[in-house]
Amino acid sequence: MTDKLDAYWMPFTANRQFKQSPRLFSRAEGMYYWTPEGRQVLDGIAGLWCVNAGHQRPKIVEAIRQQASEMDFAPPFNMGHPKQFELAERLVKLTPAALNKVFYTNSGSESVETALKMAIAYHRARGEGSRTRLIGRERGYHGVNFGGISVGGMVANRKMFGTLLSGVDHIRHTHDPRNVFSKGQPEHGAEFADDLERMVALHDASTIAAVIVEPVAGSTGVLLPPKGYLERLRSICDKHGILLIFDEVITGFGRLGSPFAATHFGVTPDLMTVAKGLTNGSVPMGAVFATQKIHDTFMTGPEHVIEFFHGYTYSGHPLACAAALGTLDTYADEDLLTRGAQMAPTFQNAVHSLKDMPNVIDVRNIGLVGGIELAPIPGEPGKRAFSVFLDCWEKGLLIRTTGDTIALSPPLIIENKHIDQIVGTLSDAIKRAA
Ligand code: PXG
Repeated sequence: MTDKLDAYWMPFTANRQFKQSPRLFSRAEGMYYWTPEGRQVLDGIAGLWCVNAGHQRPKIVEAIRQQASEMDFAPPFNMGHPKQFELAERLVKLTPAALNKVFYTNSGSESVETALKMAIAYHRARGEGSRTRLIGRERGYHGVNFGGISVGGMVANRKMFGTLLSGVDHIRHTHDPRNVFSKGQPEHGAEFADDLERMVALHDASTIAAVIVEPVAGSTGVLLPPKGYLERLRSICDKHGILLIFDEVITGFGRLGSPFAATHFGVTPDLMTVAKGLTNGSVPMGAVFATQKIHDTFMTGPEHVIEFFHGYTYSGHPLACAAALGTLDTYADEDLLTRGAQMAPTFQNAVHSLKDMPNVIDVRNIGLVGGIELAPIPGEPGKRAFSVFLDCWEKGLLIRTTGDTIALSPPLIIENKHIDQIVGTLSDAIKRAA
């Protein structure tokens, strides 16, 4: 086996550690993966925050199979195919009413680039071309392309890659020790949104195009918006004519117990990025939702001229659209986009039961997202959580770690017995990592 692992340079992976003791999956169904040796592993993270309906769902598999046998590819520029339009109509029925236009991409990273470009181009199209500045947030994750890492706030993802985009600044993150062991949205920190006023005071609103945030930050270790924070951010954006972009790549499609974080929190952004759960992880696809107003601002000038010089060869790929339609059917059949709300109280109790385990310094949760933060081993950040990850893997549970935070985001079809297994395996592993 090991002699065949050389050529592949793996993404976001400790390659040398992996190749010494590889971890492979070769089959999946429902809540589980299986290794090539036939060992069953419970999926505690929906693949990577994406397989929201669980694995190998028949309607998705069939939709992909059917499309593959009918038409492989259609050019996305100047041509269309019916499923692109059908999918768009269905998607905008799920989003907040104001977000009624959708642009297709192939990943979360591409959705972010698309939204940032839309924001800058929108202001220019409406005659405020000085609004070019983009504001992100410390500890934000918006994918790995240059725009995304520029507005992103995770140092490891930024420091190796030069000077990044110019004209970017960051508001502060929302993590606050006052909120330790909060259940659901924390009490303290709505005022962190006022940091945007500081940006306006420094740069002037006339230079700022947009602010982008994850409504709930996932990759940085599950950071929740304090009560009132998102509402305040929205109202500061409105006051200054700044577009608000929600990056819902993780929170989209039922993760919080509502179709989107925007619907969950009742705060509607001007642009919203999605990916992952859009196709249940089955075929790469992302999308950006925009308001009618933003869309219509582009729809001027001669009718034969392209309005937005942007798009990807695989935007609205037939296989991806088919997979997304099969995914939406599956979500609808089983009310999965709101199922997280039913399971959330049990999940909350379960993850907070880890509070008194050794080295657990915080537990955070919302919907079907859990974050368990461990005290780092002095001088070796990330190592304790990684050892918990390896231990869980050996005991048949897939979790995710970022720094010393363990993230849980199970498929939305999860049942009580799976929650018990996750917490049981995890608590044993945390004890062993002490
Ligand atoms: N935005 C957000 C909020 C994300 O979480 C992306 C953009 C980028 O999506 P793509 O499809 O380009 O990967 C993401 C991706 C983790 C983890 O461990 C999360 C992501 C990716 C890799 C790891 O939490 N989210």
